[in-house]
Amino acid sequence: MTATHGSPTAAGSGDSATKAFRASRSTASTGPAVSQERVSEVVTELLAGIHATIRLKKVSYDEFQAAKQYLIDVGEGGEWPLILDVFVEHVVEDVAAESQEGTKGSILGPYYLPDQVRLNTPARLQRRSDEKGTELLFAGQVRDTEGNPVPGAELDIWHADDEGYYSGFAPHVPDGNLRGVVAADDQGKFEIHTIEPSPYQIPTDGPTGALIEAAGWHPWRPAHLHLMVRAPGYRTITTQLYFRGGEWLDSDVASATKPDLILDPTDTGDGKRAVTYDFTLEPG
Ligand code: MBD
Ligand code: FE
Repeated sequence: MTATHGSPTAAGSGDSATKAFRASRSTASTGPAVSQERVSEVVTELLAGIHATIRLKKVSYDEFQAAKQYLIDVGEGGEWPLILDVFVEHVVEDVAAESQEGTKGSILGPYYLPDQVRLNTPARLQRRSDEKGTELLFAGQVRDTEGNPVPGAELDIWHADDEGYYSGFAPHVPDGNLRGVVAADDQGKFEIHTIEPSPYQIPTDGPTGALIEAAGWHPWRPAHLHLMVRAPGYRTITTQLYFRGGEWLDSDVASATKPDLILDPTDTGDGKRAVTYDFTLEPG
C-alpha cells in the first residue's frame, strides 16, 4: 500500500475520541444521578476483583507501579474511550441485551459522532471522489416485533474506509466521510449505497496497542458497519454488522461479534456487492 498521507497517530485519534465523548455527555441526558448506595456497592465489588487478582497472581510492587504508570499513560494518550470500549463495553452490552427484544445489539465503540448529514432513501453515504473499496448496496426494512413496517425509522450509520480509518478520527479523512443518518421510507424500507469497510486495527503507537503487544494478543476487529436504528415510540438499537468470511470474525479484539449480526453479501456481477438485512425494533 502506498499511503499518500502520514498514518494517524494514536494520540490524535484518542484525543478526538475523548472530545467526542465529552460532547456527547454534555448534550445527551446523562440519566439520574448515581446514588451513594449504588456507588458503594459497585465500586466495592470492582475493588474486590482487583484485590483478588493481586492476591491470586501475587502482583509485585514493581508490577503495581508499572500498572500505575500504564493507567497514567492511557489518560495522557486520550485512550480511555478506546480501551474501555475495546475491553469492557461488550459486557455492559450483554447486560443491556438481557432486556432487549428484536435485532441483537452490539457495542457503540469510540467513533460515533452525532448530527451527521441527513439523507433520504435511497441514500449514498458521503465519500471522497477517489474513495477506494468495493461498492456495497445495503438494503432492508425496519419492522416492529409483530412484523409490521415501522414508518419514520432512521438508520444512523458510520464505518471505516477501505484502509480501516474513521472520519473524525484520522486527519486525512474528510469530516462526515462514510457517515450519515438515512431516513427509511413510509414502509421502513431503506437502501444505502456505500463501500465495504476494511478490518480495524487498534493503533499500535499508543498505550492500548502497547498492552496488546505486551500481552501477545492481536489488535484487530473484523470489518464492520456501525448502526443506530431508531424510530419514534421504539427502543433504539445500537449494533454492528459484520461480513461472512471476514478476517478476525472469530477473534474480535473487542469481543463484539454475534452470529445474528453477520451479513452475507453477494456479487452482483458488475464488481459490486449487495446485501439485505432487516431490523426489528421493540416498542419502548
Ligand atoms: C472500533 O472501530 C470499534 O468499533 C470499537 C468497538 C473499538 C475500537 C475501534
Ligand atoms: Fe468500529
